[in-house]
Amino acid sequence: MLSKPIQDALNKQVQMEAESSQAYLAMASWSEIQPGLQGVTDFFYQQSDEERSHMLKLIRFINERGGFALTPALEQPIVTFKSIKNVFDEFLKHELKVSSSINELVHLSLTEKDYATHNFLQWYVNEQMEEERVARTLTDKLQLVGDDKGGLYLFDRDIMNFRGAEGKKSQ
Ligand code: OFO
Repeated sequence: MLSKPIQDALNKQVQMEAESSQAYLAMASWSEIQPGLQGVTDFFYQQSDEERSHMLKLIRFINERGGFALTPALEQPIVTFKSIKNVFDEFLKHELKVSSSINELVHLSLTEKDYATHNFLQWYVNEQMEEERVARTLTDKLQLVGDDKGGLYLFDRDIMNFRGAEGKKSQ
């Protein structure tokens, strides 16, 4: 059985995963209407789907442990961006925010002595490490590319290679 603080914190995380899914959907849609960013577009559509699967995993866990998972309200995320670099900076910023929220949850699970939740959350800890790695790699690459159109072409063409096995596995 989940304690009230744990249930509330898990539901807050459900909300955060839903917000992540929306944020990346907006990035996919913005990228799709820019010329030549098919790779980036596919990347964010896939990323958005993944975040939804993270949300569902939490919902199922809360309910299986005798709690009640609340379906979150949706707020409109940022929908327009100054540049492709701006998109990836937002992506990294968002992942860092999610990681810190997961860390707080892990901490709470220990103070509440909820070892089942602690165990469940390890998957998210690993997932966030991988997502931060991907987001950092991509923002670094874009920094290198700068205004070089040829570099951007290659970045878009090769972006899926940077997701790594972990990203695909979590779907
Ligand atoms: Fe849910 O994995 Fe990132 O945010």
